[in-house]
Amino acid sequence: VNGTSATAKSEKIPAIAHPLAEDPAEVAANINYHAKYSPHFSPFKFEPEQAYYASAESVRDRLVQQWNETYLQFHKVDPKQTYYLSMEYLQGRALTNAIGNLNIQDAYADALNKLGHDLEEVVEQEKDAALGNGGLGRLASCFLDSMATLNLPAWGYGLRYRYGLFKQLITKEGQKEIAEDWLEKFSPWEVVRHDVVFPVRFFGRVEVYPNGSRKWVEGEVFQALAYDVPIPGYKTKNTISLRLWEAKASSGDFNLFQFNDGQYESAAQLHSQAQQICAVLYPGDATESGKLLRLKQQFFLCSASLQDIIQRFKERKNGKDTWQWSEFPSKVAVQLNDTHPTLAIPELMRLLLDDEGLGWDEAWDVTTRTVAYTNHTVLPEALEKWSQSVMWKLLPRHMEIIDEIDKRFLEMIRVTRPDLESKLHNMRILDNNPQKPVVRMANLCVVSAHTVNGVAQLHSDILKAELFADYVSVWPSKLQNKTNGITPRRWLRFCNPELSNIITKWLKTEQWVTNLDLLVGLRQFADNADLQEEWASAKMASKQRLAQYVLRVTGVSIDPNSLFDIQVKRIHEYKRQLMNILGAIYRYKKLKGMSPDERKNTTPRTIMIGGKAFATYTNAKRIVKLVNDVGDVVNTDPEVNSYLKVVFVPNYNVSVAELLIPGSELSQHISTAGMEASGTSNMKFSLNGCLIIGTLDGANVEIREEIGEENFFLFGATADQVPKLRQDRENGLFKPDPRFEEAKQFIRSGAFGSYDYNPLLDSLEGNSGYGRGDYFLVGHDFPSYMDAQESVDAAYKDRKKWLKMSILSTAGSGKFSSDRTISQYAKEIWNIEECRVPSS
Ligand code: F55
Repeated sequence: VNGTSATAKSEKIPAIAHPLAEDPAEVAANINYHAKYSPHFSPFKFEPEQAYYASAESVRDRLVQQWNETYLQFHKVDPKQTYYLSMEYLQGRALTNAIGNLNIQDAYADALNKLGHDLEEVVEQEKDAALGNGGLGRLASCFLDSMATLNLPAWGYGLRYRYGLFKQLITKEGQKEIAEDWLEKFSPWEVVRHDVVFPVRFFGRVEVYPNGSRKWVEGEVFQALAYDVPIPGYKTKNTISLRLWEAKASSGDFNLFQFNDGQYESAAQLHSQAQQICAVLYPGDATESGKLLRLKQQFFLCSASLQDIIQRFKERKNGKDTWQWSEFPSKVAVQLNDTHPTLAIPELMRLLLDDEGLGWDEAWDVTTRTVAYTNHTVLPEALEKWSQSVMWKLLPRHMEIIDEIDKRFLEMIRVTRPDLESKLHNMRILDNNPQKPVVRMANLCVVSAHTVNGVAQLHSDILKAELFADYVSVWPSKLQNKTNGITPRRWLRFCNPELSNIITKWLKTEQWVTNLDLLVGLRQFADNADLQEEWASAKMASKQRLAQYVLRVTGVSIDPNSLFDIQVKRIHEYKRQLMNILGAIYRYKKLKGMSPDERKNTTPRTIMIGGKAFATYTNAKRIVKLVNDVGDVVNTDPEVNSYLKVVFVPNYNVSVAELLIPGSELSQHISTAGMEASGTSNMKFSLNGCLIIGTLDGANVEIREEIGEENFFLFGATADQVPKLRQDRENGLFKPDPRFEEAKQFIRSGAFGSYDYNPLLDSLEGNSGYGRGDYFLVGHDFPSYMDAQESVDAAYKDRKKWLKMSILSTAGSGKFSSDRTISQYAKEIWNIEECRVPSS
């Protein structure tokens, strides 16, 4: 598509008229109504906080109406539906997104003005819903936005954690974790469904009947209660649900006798046990700690969701007397977001076998045609393995079923593929190593799902060639790629209105918001001086906003005329924030050695790093501390601090990302090649005209392909070189670059304080006690990283060239819309079609 034809076509398409009230006076009246009649606060107070709750409730009224229409439509048409099962959703704030998707932001801004408030200030009252750890959780939220916008019949299922991801405080000691009670007051976005309740059992035993049928009995039974969060699509009436389960004790479980006897705690014992189930989000971003509670959470999600799905299937008989189980897979697609909801597989089998009375073959056929699995990591420590003995205790019937799936898989391979005998111990589901017998959840998924996908082309290729290689010859077409994407609504249209308006002006259409490929139309203007100046001023406005924020939360004043260089993501050794800070240290040292005149010729930089470290991940926490220590020295050094600032941005979350990304000019995606499955913030930065310095890892590869290699600062080893480089390193064949040695030595010298960084630095040495010196190849990639950084400095000096590259980054980012990703899932995995609510 070239820009001109896209423009001509779109001019004929009228803007979608919204049927609901958009008159600011009416909106204001509605907000007032909620302030008055849903009084969560004293009626005499109408500060920004009250204005937020009243506005949110007035928006929710509209969403509820659209919601009802959507479900009526789905019920009437009875299409095949997708159910997205995820232990995590990183929703962020909802108000800006809801009024943006409903296209009523102007009316709300005006209405709030009439009431003496400012929309921007009001939306900031909302706490982020952070029911996720990082990329995987945010991906689930972007997917929901796209499913609603594409009018797909789909649901998200998750857990209603009381405490989401912790809040990060930075102290003199480094990172401190604070529990984040996002429901402290209440969430205006959830609707409790008192009529949607399902029992979920733990422990107990399997009863066998004379006819051979089996039933899971006794143990503890809790109730799963549904809370629905509306997910509005963009400029469509379709509004779908994120259904979050909360655990409750059954009402009969309150022991009134004990209570009256003064034994208050034991009287309510089951109630407090129920509360524990959804109390906290599992804080794992890579490691699996084998907590029984985590397994309970996973099963709770799977069991409640599948009972709900089956009930809905049974309700929709479409005029017939009864349902046909063989038709289940043509009405239901279940997508597992990583292995965390794997128990959906044996739970569906159990429900079909024991409750519905199907035979094994029929139940297996239904299950395997229903379930698909997405893999998000190849890191061995992040692949879930559950102790068999724990599983036998908690889920005895499911273990029987898993055992049977494993047996039948072995049998099938032995009969059809005797050549694979030697691979079977790796391929089978049960790892019966007597030291520690475990269930390998990824293997259970691959054996049971009809489709398995990776999240970027390189990642999917690695899955096929390595992690799941043995299965490829058994099921050659089971493995697919679905390159991740991000929603252009939240990640450009709403978070960067300045740039969005410029794009709309030059493309002469706003259709890019739902057809992101139209951004290629900007390419023809990349050299245009007028566009470049508008582009630069939008970027400057975002940089100024960001600078104010940084000053407010860190006390550090940063110069909007310096190059804003950002790395924000979970802190992990494979993501190599350590390489970034070593680079900053080398830059600092070099600046120190320069004369004032020489310094004037350098490119001033502000390096911002943000992200949370897993609470027990020692090296990650040391990296956070190091960044802060370096910042303290550099930022207060009057000789150099107008040429370099180093800022740790605390408590990185979705809302902070919405501020940082528009104000970024360079972002770092510098993982060891082959280790980052995809990355999704790389797509957000690129979409916002931010250039990338990065390795050939995950989706970087595809971003570079799309925007052009001349617009990407590439460095580092490739994934296929990594194993040999590690081998060489072990064999003492690595010769470190002097810049690398100098940077490390500077830290060891105490230049950044007295904290003992030796254990962290030792992880970069071949002789480190970990037996895998510099596993992440920081030393190997450092020289090419520093060279790439020099090309960045040079490119930034050429303002026109930089602006052109920035425009081309945005222009080439169309592929990374989650609308594209979700359309591919819908067509190539789920086999579902749109089901649009007619506009009245
Ligand atoms: C959460 C819990 C456990 Cl037990 C393990 C991992 C995680 C987690 O947060 N993973 C995660 O975020 N993975 C990321 O998924 C993104 C979306 O596909 C990828 O872009 C990213 O590369 C990957 O690391």
